[in-house]
Amino acid sequence: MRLFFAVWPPPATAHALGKWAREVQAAAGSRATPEAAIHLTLAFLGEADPGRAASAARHVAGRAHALPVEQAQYWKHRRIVWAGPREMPAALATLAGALRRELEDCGFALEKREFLAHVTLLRNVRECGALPALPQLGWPVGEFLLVRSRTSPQGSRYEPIERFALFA
Ligand code: 2AM
Repeated sequence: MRLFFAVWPPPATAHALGKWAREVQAAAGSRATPEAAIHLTLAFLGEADPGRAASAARHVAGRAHALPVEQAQYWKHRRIVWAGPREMPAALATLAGALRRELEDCGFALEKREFLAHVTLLRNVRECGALPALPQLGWPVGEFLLVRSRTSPQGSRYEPIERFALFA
């Protein structure tokens, strides 16, 4: 199973981000992430055993926090437009760090790339002018999820496998 850990936005936030992405898509000739698929990845595992991944995640004691989504950027090298915080919330960095450490201790080989908090909103963006302002939105993070990714020519479908609560 192709697996990753992520945080998911509340429906109203996903709706606002999805609407923004569809507006940009019309101008950029790209593919907007469907609302239900909008997320922020904490750790990507690739092909892995879900039981082992979940038992590693159960050792992580993360804090609930707010995720400000304040800026949108175009990454030419990956042809994506993403949104995310201007500064990484400390609790999110701690959560991602603790999760990655647990996974590595359990024998998972993760990419060594630095964790950059980003929510991919558009793919296949070949050119991108100035991006419109993002809507005002709130994203309280009260849990993280282990998710299965099923890829097809139409794009990826994500299925939550297990949820892990964060604490106040
Ligand atoms: P992306 O949005 O920047 O593409 C599911 O594929 C999620 O895992 C996506 O959010 C994706 O990030 C992330 N991810 C991280 N590393 C990946 C990799 N090597 N292959 C596919 N997805 C990866």
